[in-house]
Amino acid sequence: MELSLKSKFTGALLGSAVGDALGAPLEGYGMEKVKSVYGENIKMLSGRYTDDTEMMIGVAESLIENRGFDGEDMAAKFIQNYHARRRYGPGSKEVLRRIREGESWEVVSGKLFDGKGSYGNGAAMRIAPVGIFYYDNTDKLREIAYKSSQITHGHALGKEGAALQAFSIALAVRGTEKEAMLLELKEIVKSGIYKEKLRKIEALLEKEADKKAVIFELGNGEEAFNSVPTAIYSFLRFDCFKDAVVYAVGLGGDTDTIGAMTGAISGAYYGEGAIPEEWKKRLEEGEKGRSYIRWLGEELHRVKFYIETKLYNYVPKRVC
Ligand code: AR6
Ligand code: MG
Repeated sequence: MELSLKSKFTGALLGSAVGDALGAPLEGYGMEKVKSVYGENIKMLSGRYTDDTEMMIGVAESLIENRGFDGEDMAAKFIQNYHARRRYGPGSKEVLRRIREGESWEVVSGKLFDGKGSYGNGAAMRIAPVGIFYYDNTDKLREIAYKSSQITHGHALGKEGAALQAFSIALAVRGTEKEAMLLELKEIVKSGIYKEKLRKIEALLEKEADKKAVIFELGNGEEAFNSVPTAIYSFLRFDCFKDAVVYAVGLGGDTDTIGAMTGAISGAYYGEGAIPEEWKKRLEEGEKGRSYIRWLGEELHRVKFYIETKLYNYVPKRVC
């Protein structure tokens, strides 16, 4: 049975949040420590999500409200939603403070890290709404992935990592076969380090590598180039949502973010129905909890096809 696009949209957002919440209590653990605490059976504990999901919510809200990208508004959404307890990266935290104090959202991120900008994975971890909303237009997808990243991540590798994650989600929504996906990603991605990592993914998949080799070759850190390829690999290696996300989190390191990115691609590929019920039920509820996240996915779907059919441009004539 063909999956509905709506279930892929909601699956990408809920999948990202579930992966984040699953990995959150383990952030910074090494692979061995994850194993010694959980064995092979990683359970969702509190269901609380982190900055990954809080920022993803802001991206979705802004795309929905503006029927597309508006950088100033997206930055404002990040600031409105911000809660320090969600454990933001130091770069993103500083950028949001400076924008709140009046600096321009377009330039401030480029001033961090000695004027080089951040190449952390913070732009990639929140990109799922962009990946689904522009899934059918590669050029537009790249443009909006870069622009939405620029708010916090000025470094080209931070933006390219977000674009690579967005392309993976888009191909998953399209239902591209897994082998073809890797080939397409190699064509689309621009920077050398990501092309190299995609080649490594292919080699690792061929030999069913052990976790140590995967961490050594692809990484499990906070840098976009040491985590986005790891999420793509985790998705490609398994045949279901649960196995992919458990594997990603089990690698240790930046567990919440690698879990979130693997969950986003897997949710977009398999649809919402493939996310274990137990995990969805445990995911926090409340004002911006699981029901709201699902609704954001439904709204993105509605807005997307509303625009596509040009109904949005229809302005009724006044009769008076
Ligand atoms: N030079 C050196 N180190 C860098 C550079 C650079 N140009 N850019 C990034 N780093 P940040 P994020 C390192 O702070 O990407 C949260 O827990 C540096 O060590 O921009 O928003 C999220 O859940 C920096 O602190 O944060 C993510 O898991 C780190 O990369 C994670 O943090 C992260 O960059 C990243 O979030
Ligand atoms: Mg993280």
